[in-house]
Amino acid sequence: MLDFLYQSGWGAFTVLLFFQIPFVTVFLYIVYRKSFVDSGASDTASKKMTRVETIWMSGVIGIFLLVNIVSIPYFPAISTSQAAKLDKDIQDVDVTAMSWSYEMSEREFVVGRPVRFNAKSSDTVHGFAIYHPNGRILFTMMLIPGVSKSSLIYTFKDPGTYKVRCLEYCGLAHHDMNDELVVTASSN
Ligand SMILES: [Cu+2]
Repeated sequence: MLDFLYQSGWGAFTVLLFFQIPFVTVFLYIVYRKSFVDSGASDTASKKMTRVETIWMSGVIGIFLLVNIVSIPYFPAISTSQAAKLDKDIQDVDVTAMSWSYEMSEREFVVGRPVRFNAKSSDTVHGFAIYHPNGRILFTMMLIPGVSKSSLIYTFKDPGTYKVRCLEYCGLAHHDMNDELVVTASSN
């Protein structure tokens, strides 16, 4: 019933606003009071915000909201549910993380074809992060044992060898928990 909260942009926006209510309240309270310092004996009256301050603050809040709204489609849950709706042939891959390696049903992918990583952990908390050949991280998933599989759809854009690394500390050989994926250029 609450699926819309993490499967649509407006749902994500609602959640985002909800979590920001306490921060915004405190922020506005501080701004309103001007300071935490007790004016004490000097008894300086708290002054109203000047025009410049109002414009400045509206600008900051506006930019803050804009950045948040614009970034919504990039939320992994949102982009995944959007990608699943597209009429595209999705390649499913099962990933099982364990101390300290990955079991993957597939390690070769094609540029342009969406890949759905269905990942889980069989022992402790592990991460599943994929790095572009240029070293940039593309995404990471946190895999918690006992939790049903989490899925993420990603479409590779460049051919090459992608590194897989665990980004959740999982014990002695955590540093050595890695793997590789090969992405080839599409045949057509
Ligand atoms: Cu680890």
